[in-house]
Amino acid sequence: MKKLLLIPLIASTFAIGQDISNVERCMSHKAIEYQESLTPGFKAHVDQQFNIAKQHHHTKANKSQLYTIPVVVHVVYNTQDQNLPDSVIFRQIQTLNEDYQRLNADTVNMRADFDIVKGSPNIKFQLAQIDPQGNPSTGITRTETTTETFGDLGLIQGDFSTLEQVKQTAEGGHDPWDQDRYLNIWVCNMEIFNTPALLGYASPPAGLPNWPPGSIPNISDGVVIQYQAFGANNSNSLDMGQGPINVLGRTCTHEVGHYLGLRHIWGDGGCTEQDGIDDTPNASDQSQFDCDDTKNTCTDNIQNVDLPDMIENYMDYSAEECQNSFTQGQIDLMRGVLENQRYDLVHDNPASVEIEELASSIYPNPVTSELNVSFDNGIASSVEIYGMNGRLIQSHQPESSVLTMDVNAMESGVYLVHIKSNSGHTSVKKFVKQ
Ligand SMILES: [Ca+2]
Ligand SMILES: [Ca+2]
Ligand SMILES: [Zn+2]
Repeated sequence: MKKLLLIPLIASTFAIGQDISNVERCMSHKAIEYQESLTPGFKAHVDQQFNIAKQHHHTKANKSQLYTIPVVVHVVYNTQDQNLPDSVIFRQIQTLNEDYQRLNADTVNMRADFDIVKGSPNIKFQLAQIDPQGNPSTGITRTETTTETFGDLGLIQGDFSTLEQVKQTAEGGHDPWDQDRYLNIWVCNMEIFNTPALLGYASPPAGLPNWPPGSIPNISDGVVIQYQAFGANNSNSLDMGQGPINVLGRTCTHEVGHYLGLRHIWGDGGCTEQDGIDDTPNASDQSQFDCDDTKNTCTDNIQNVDLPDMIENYMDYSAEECQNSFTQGQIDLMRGVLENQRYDLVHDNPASVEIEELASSIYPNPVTSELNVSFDNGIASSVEIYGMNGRLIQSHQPESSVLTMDVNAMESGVYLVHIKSNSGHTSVKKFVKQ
């Protein structure tokens, strides 16, 4: 595998005797190799899951359905620079939404060669509005850490254990929220010698619940991004040793692509290596932060055309300003993953509710026998009680300004009331059954 050109520069700058040429822009591929070293067979398992997702769209995937993925961003910071403001996080979510719904303005820059393969994934990302306990949330956690950097020389040997500490509260990071229900994104510092050792990595959809007990430790599910590479309005400049890099939020777009099953467009090898996607043109190598539209390094036959290298593709390493597209084959794969390995993320997911401050109240709370919901202005179209496991327990269509529900038969515990307005917005309130 070829490495980024800038890495030897880092090595010479710091005049260290060690080879850090294994460090690169995205380490999702290396993360799979690391997991393979811990649990032999993992790579074959990932390939198997990839093929399951790839076959999916031929049978039942509905291409027009908009999927909504609840997101939690864990900001883990040692300095205030690393404690990115909400505005940067909001902008990153906006970029994900543009890129994954093909609403990004720079699609006009895509060469006409790729009209035959382009498409919209039709995936929406939403900062979670309730946490795993059902409490209202911003979908952002902030953790001050004494860990100056989660990058570590162990990375050079392909050891991710220090990086993975960002996903563990006990190790100076933050524990994930339910990984079946939330896309967890950690933003932190991963520098070695004051230079970002990588910009991000992601776990592949691997169907880990089916793994035999004891096969963990593993790469914990989610995406990790270097803090300067996050958001398109980040006041921190990004420099990996060759001068400032223009940041548009596409590192996260790229890593979420891995999280949803995609591989690098050049297949992490020469022209004989493939990314497993039929309509992405093969390439002999990654682009290196450049936008060289003269390259056609491998001969393809995609719908009777030999396409040039697709520097427009988010799964290349081209500069962020020339990335603007996924192909239909990549889209089908990602949507296949959302219908298989990551099914719970986008189907009946209690974490994806949108909370609206409706003029309603519930009482008494805690409750033993009868729970009332009152409406001050207008009447909800529906009121539903859910268990914390997402199971629907009661459903009502209120006809007056106070709805009384009999909860005598319900077990003691915490429940959620979903109050849906006529406009379709759902507010969520929590109560305790004694
Ligand atoms: Ca391909
Ligand atoms: Ca070609
Ligand atoms: Zn990558």
